[in-house]
Amino acid sequence: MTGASERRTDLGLSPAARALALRTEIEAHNYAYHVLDAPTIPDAEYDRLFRELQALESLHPELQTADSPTQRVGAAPRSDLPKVRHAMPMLSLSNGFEDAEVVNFDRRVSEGLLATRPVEYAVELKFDGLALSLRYEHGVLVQAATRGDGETGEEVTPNVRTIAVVPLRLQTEHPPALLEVRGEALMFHADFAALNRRQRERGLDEFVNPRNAAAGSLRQLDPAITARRPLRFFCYGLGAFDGSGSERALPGTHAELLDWFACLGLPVCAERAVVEGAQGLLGFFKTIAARRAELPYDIDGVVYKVNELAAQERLGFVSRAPRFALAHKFPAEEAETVLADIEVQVGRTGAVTPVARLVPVFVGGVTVTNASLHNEEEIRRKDIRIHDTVVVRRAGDVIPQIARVVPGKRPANAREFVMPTRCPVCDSEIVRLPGEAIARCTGGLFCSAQRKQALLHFVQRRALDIEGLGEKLTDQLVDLGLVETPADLFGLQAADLAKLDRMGEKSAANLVAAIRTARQTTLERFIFALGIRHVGEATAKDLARHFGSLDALMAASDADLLQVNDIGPVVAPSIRHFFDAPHNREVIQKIRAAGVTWAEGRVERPVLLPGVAGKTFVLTGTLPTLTRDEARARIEAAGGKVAGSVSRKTDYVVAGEEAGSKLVKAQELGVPVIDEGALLALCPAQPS
Ligand code: JCF
Repeated sequence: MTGASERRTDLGLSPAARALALRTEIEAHNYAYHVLDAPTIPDAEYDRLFRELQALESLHPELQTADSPTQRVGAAPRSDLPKVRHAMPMLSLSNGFEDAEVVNFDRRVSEGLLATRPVEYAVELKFDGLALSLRYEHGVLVQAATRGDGETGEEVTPNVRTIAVVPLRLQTEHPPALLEVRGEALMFHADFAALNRRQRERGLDEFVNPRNAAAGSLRQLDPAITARRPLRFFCYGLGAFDGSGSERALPGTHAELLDWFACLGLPVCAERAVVEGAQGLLGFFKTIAARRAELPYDIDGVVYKVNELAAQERLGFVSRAPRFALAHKFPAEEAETVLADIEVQVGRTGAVTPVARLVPVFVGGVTVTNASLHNEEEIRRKDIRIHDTVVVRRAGDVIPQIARVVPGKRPANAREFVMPTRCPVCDSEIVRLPGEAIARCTGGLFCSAQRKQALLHFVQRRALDIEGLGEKLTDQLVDLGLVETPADLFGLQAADLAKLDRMGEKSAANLVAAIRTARQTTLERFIFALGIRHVGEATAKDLARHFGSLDALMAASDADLLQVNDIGPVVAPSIRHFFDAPHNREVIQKIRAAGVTWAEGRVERPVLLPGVAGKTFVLTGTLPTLTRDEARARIEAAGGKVAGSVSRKTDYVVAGEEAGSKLVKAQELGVPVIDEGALLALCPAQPS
């Protein structure tokens, strides 16, 4: 059992707990990938987690939080490149795979525009590269940034200045005061092959695919490295614009806009057209699909945009994607490989999930070596056996999965997967309760896999928030016996830590300092950190407010617990069970003895105000006087809830300045939008 396989959290949690677990895990991978530049899981596995979270959030919109990784357009910025806030957000595109989705898109557009004739579209390629925004002020390239999370990207100006096809000055006597051009940086196949040849000759790592090579080349701190990489760029859109100074107005259509870019010396791909209606769109898709292999660069589909810019504006946006555009993606790539083995992973609550170990296969632009099999039932349903030849499917941003087995290639030694009866990590019994899909290791904190997960949970940002304690360290601390329970963290000395892999004296001292600092926490964080099954952040907060002290909570009966907001017959016994275990009481006692403290005190029940109590609010934009926390406190004090995203269940959206997609969504769903004044009227300050 490797660290990687223990990392998976469990699938048998409540949806809320599962969503939280997924968010936490995805953020950790984001950090590893984008900040540390050291991915911890294959892209494919990451995509699977991401999709699972998306599916969960769409099934339970109330679980969606504003800070969920699904709410990001792209990736988190890497911390060592300077950050820039985009003058206009860089959006993503809605996408579709099926002809029917294209027909529906055209129908929605037609209806939205009240069109009486087929709608005209500008159609182009969907380049598989890295999105960039180039800022030209008075015709001079002053800034280049990656998309980042769509709001804030990384500044890569010196790097982009090395891309030969990107003009440093626009070719015009009368440049606009401001022109932000959006496009895709990419690497052509031939250049990619030559680059990899050079890498090989020098004994350096080769790049997996042109997209990674392009992204890696741009996100360099040293532009001299970028300069040696053969990057290209194609423009496809407009960001912020100020036409003063220019002798010409903005063109009326997208196609003309791109022509104008070309006139300014900006690189625009020639593979584009203007077509009409769904038939025109599908015709373009077919033509390009047939020619895909001959193109000198990778594309993962085509993009359709309503041609008339005024019509684009009228159609507007849905959440974070324009309603006037659609990315029509090529179907998922499939490849055959052999299922070498099925192993199991143990999550924090002991869930044991099977994982397919595959003979590595290159599909959809990455090498896939693992696929999650979710549970035993799924394996039976698909009749997957070890040593089978299987079809693995992966599209650009879709979960890699085992689509099916190839029955004709089943070898004589193919065998069925049997869920082990003992945990591969700790040898405790594995049980699967009747009616549950998930098998569990009964080892609890005796199981080092569960212990590691419990520790990671304890130190995560939303819990005790111990910075610098990642997975690799946790693995070592547990494996070397330095840490058995969270309580042991507080006794760690810099000298112990400095012996660990990848730990210098300085980082050891920093970590010890972070652990010291983390001792001052809040009751709700502490309760959440304990990792009680079914107790996510929201429940931890409810418990903290209701009981006011840890001792009161620990002494609460099932009946007492059932008094708490949202705590029902599943959660109450789970909490009781946790605090009944002598081991848990002992660990808690040690943690407190180590000096972990928080303020105690009940939070008075909210003074329920009609119009607010039981209502769900979403905050967006900057309010004139209240901070977000203050607004939230007011709403909660009056018995209302604050949610992170707008859905049909939202009662009010409170919009301030620079309100974004949430406002759009509210308008779309007909959710009432109020301003700060109205909010203050609904929930005036209460005596505290
Ligand atoms: O080629 C692309 N990857 C591509 C991405 C092309 C486009 O026309 C795009 C895009 C992302 C956003 N247009 C938008 C609005």
